[in-house]
Amino acid sequence: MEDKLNVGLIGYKFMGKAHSNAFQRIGMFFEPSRKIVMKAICGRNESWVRESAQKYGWEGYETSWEKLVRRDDIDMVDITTPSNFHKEIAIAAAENGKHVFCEKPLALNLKDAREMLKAAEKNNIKHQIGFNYRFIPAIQLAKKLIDKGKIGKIYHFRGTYLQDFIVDPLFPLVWRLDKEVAGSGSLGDLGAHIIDVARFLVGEFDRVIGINKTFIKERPLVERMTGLSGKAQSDAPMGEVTVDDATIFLAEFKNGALGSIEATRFANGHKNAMSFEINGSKGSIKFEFERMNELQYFSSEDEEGVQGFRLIQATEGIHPYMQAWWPAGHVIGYEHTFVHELYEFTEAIAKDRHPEPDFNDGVKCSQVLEAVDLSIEERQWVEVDSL
Ligand code: SOE
Repeated sequence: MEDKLNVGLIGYKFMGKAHSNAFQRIGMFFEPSRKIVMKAICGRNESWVRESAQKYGWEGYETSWEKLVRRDDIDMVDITTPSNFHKEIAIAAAENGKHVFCEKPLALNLKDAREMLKAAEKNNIKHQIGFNYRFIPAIQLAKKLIDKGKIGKIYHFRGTYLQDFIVDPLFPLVWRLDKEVAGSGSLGDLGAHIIDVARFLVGEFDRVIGINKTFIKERPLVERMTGLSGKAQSDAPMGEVTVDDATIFLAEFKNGALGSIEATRFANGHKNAMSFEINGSKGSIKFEFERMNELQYFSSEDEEGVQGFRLIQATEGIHPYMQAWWPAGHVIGYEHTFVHELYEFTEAIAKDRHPEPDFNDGVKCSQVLEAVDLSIEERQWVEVDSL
């Protein structure tokens, strides 16, 4: 087996930085089977991508993704661009025999997501999607408890993903608010994470019905895209917001559990509040991302009189991935989720095993996203498998 794994990363902004940091950390904290070599980072603007290559520790850079995916010295392509580029890059990379990691949501729509999965399978490459929240040790612990039957038969999944970065009407019309670039708004960006966590912990969705709203229909245009913060001049020209600001939906899972999911960028005061609660016949589980090292667990089998939610610090070495980090109680954060997911992927390549979550999970998530949108359009329940 080759002892090096040469990586090419496309995108150098928020996710590009998170992934670059992850590639740097893997060799430092884990024992990768193949040495990860940060070969090249790619972006359209030469001076920015050159600066990012130096700052993030890449050997070199490219300004053309078409060139990057054809390079003989690249084994794996990591896509962190806005969603409208995912399909074309992933298919080209797969056709060039590269393993592909792609940020969520997999594509602009279900049809494109299916094409990406097909190309990955046809070319027999490893593929993974960036549902990084699965890699939080507390969420892995929740999965273990559920699989061991600790909360019994699941009755409810209650998930919310709340942000507030676009409440101000002067927040500019960034790419995340443009359907042609992002595919979807709060539902595809935030709801996708909750849908994936629900699929991971509860199971497949059966049917859904939703409601959505775009509260601010026009926003100021800016010359340079901002990230999750920014304010435009009040006299700037305006453009149309073409995605949902908030989506709320009800669901029934195939195992009979009922779900409610809310994704919004208008929950004033909430910065990145992803949380969920699962109630079962023998207990419950509660999680809040902003306290991501903790999991709350209630067991109705505990001794009477002392029952109650217990607060578990998922920071000890017995929890998945924690052995690689710090002594118990020395908490980890958001950036570690990317280290874990990319460690999983690079190990899957090195050991020739199937990584999870893969493009099929991306397709299943897109199926739920599209079913929710259709239910809103038709104002009725939609069976997820009908799509
Ligand atoms: C912005 O809404 C965002 O960065 C998402 O795109 C991420 O997927 C989520 O983890 C945090 O919020």
